[in-house]
Parts: sequence; C-alpha cells; structure tokens
Amino acid sequence: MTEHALLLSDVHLSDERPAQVQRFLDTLAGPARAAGQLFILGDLFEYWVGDDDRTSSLANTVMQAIAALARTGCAVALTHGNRDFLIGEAFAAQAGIRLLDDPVCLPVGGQDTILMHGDLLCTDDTGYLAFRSQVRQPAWQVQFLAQPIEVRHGIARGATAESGRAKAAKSEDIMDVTEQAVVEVFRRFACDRLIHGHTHRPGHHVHTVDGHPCQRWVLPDWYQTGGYLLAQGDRVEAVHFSA
Ligand SMILES: [Mn+2]
Repeated sequence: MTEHALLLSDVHLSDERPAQVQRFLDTLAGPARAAGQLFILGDLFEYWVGDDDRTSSLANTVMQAIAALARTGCAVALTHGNRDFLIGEAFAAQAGIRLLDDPVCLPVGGQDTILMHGDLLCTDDTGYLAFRSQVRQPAWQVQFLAQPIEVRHGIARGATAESGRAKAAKSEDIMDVTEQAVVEVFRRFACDRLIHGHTHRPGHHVHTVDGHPCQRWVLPDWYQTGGYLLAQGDRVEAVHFSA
C-alpha cells in the first residue's frame, strides 16, 4: 500500500508565538513520522531574510527537527511562500528538504497532484503580483541578501506591516483565488487535484474543467488553531487542531 502524505502550510513560525512553534515541532515528531512524504506549502516562517541569519535560534531549531524527520526516511519538500521566499539551498540542504517549483505536479500519497503556495492563484491582486515578480528576480535577491542583517530585518518588518495594512484595505474577494487561474492550472498540468494554502480559507472545492470534476483543497493557517491534510491515493482527510 502506498504511504500517505502529510501536507501543511502557513505555519508562520515566529519567536512571538511559542505555542505555534511547539505545535509544529510536535507535528514533526508525531503525525509526520507516520507519513512517507511531508509537504510544506509555503509561509513556514513569518518572514525569512536569508539562510545566514543567526539572530534567532528558531531557524536552527526547526532545521534540526526537520532534519531528524528526514533521517527517518520521510521525504520532505517545501514550496516558498510570500513571506519566506528567500529560504535557500543552504537551509534546505541542512534540513534535508527538497525545494519545489511553484506550481509543480508530482505524486502525493501515490496520486499526481498540483502543489502551490497559492499566491499565484490570486490574480485579482495585481499590486501584490507585481511585487512578487520583482522580489523573485535573482538580481533583486542578490542585492537584498548583500545588505547587513539588521537592514534586512528592518525591510522585512516594514513589508510585513505594509502587507497587513494593504490586506485590511483590500476587498475580501481580491485576496482569494480566481476561478480563471484555478482552471488554467488544472488545464496546464492535465491533473485533477490541486492543494495549496496562502488564502487562510481552508476548504474543499470541486471545479468543473472541460466537463471533468477537479478537486481543490485549501490548507489552514496556524495563527489561531491550524491543521493539515493527509492524502493517500484519491482520499484526502482534513485534520484540524481543536484549540
Ligand atoms: Mn502566503
């Protein structure tokens, strides 16, 4: 029987939320050990200013915990989020993580599945998408990473506060996925299952694409409670933390 996969996203790990950090470490040490694959679909960290950041021990704690899981034989893969897109090969190698393209289509619990963070599906948010294409350029990243660590922290904190203000000012609709973007990604990969996070609107949706039903699962964020999905074959089960 195919091993099952555990998928999660938007944990937003931060020293300011020790309970969430513990819940993530408990998930790695508990349910993830029973899974053959762990997919972290973006925004694992509240923000990330470079693999060389030694300001906090959090990154090291998380790296050690993921590496310990990987050593048990669980295949760990990570998609960048809009907060932690600067996670690099150095951190990934130390943690035993495979960095994924976004979007990508690969076997998840034995069934081909499209995996994304989800921000690329929110195509009505043109302001954010312009920012995204800028900060994903290698030249921008080289220049950012060349700045002193305190400067990078200042910029990241400013961007986080700005994104909070922008979110409050934007309508609910433009921060959700668009039907058109979802249909396009199903067509592009000719795949009938998509799992993503980012919108903080956990759920299960069925989209009809060229007459064919396609499943879209949205992961929860971990700010208040959180949870994850378990996938085995064509079955997907949502696990929500109670409090
Ligand atoms: Mn996000």
